Amino acid sequence: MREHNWTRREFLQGVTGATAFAATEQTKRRGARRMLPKPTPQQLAWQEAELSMFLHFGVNTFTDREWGDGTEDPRIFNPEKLSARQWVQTAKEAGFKFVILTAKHHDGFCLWQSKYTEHSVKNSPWKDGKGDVVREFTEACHEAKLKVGLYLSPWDRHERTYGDSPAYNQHYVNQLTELLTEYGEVSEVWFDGANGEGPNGKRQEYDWQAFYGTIRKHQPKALIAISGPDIRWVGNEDGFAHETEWSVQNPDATIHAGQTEKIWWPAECDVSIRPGWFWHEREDAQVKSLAHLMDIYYRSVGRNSVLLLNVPPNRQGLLADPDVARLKEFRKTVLDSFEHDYAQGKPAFAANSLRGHGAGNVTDGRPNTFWSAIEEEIQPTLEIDLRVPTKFNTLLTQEYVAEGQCVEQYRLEALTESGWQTLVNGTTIGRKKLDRFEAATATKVRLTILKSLAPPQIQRLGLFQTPKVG
Ligand code: FUL
Repeated sequence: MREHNWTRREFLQGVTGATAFAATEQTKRRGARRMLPKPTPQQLAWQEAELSMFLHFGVNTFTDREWGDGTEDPRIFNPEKLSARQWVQTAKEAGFKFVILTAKHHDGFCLWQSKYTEHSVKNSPWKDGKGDVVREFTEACHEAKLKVGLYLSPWDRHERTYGDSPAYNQHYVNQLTELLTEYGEVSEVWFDGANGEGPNGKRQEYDWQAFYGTIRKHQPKALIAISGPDIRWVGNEDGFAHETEWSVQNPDATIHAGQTEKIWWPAECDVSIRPGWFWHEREDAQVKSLAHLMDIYYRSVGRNSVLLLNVPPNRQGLLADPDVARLKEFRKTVLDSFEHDYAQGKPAFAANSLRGHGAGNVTDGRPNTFWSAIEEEIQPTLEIDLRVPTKFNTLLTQEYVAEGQCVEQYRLEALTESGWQTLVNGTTIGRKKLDRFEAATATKVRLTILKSLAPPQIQRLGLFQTPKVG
C-alpha cells in the first residue's frame, strides 16, 4: 500500500452507508466470487481491444442499396482502386484492433472465390475475375497485426437452396469452411440474425449448432458474435450500451442450447459512421460529427462494451476521404482526452484491504493489479489524495474482470472547497466505465462500492479533464 496521510478515523468520517460487518451478509458473500461466470482469454482480449471496425462492402456498394435481392449482376462489381491495405492502415492508425469484413451480405454475392456458387467476384470484371477481396483483406490484417473478423450472412437471397433447410445448412457450412481454412487466423465470426423466406416460400431453419461446431473445429479461438455464444448484440444500432451493462447474462435457448447457468456474454455496440451500412455517394456529406462519435465512444467503450464502428469502402474500393479525416480526429480526441490521468501515481488508502491488494493498486498504472477489501467490508471505500486542488470532469473505473464482474452500485465523492460532494452515482462498472460530470476541483476523491455480488476487485480509478467536443 502507498503512503497515506490520514488516520482510519479520519478516513471513515463522512463515509455514508454501513461499513459495519454483518455476519449473514458475510456468509452469503463467501465463495460468491468463485461462482461468478468469467471470460475466456479470447473474450477478455476482445474486450480489452475496445475498438473494432466493420467494413460493409459488396454489390450494394455499386447499386446504391442497403439490401440487395440476389439478382444483381456480378459484372457491376469493379472496385478499380481497391486497397485492403488502405482500409487496414486507416483502422490501425485510428486505434482499432479488430476489423470485420462482409464476406457475403444478404444478397449472396461472395467477395471470395467460393467453389459453391457462381455469384461472386469470379464473375466480375475486377482483376479479370481472378481477384479475392477476402484474401487481400486477411493478408493486410495479418501483415498489420490486426485481428480478422468475417461476416457471412446466413440469409442468402441468391442461393437456390435457401429455404430447403438441410441443403442450405450444408451449403453454408461449406462456405464457412472455406473462409475458416483458407485465410489464416480468423478471430471473430459475425452472424447476423436476419432470416427471410427462400425462393420456395419456405422459411430456412438455421442449424446454428452445426455452424458453431464448424467454427470451433477449424478456428477454436475465434469468437462467435451476435447470433453466437461469445459476443452479444447490445440491442440497437446506435452504438449505445445501457447505463447498466452486465457481461454476465442468462443463456439464450437457441444459441446456448442446453446451458442453464448464467454465462459470460459481453456486449458489442455496432453502428455506422454514416446513415447506411454500405457506401452511398450522397452520404459522403453525412459522416457522423466528431461530437457524435465521441458520445458513442463514451456510451459504448465507456459502458463496458466494445464499439464496432462501420466504415464502408466506396466504389473505388477505398475508404472515403471524409470518413478517413473523421477517424483521424476521433483518434486524436481519444488520445488527448485520456492522456493525463490525475489519479495515477497518487497515494490511495483503504481500510481492511486484502493482503497484496491494497488501494495503491488502482493508481499504479499497472493492468494486472487490483484493490480488494476483506469480505467483512460490505461497502468498501477507497480514498485518493490528489495532493493539490485538481480539476477533472471524467471518472474512469475498471473492475478486474478476468475474475468476473460484480459491482452493482458505486459512488464517487470529491473533497472540494465546499466539502465532500457526490459527483457520480453509478451502477455497473465492468471492464471499463466512463462517467462524465460538470468539472470539479478537489484535493481528494473517495470511491465507495455500495453494492456488489461478491467482494469487488477494482483494477483502476482514473480522473481526467476531457475536452468538450462540438
Ligand atoms: C443488419 C443487416 O441487415 C444490415 O444490413 C447490417 O449488415 C447490420 C450490421 O446488420 O441486421
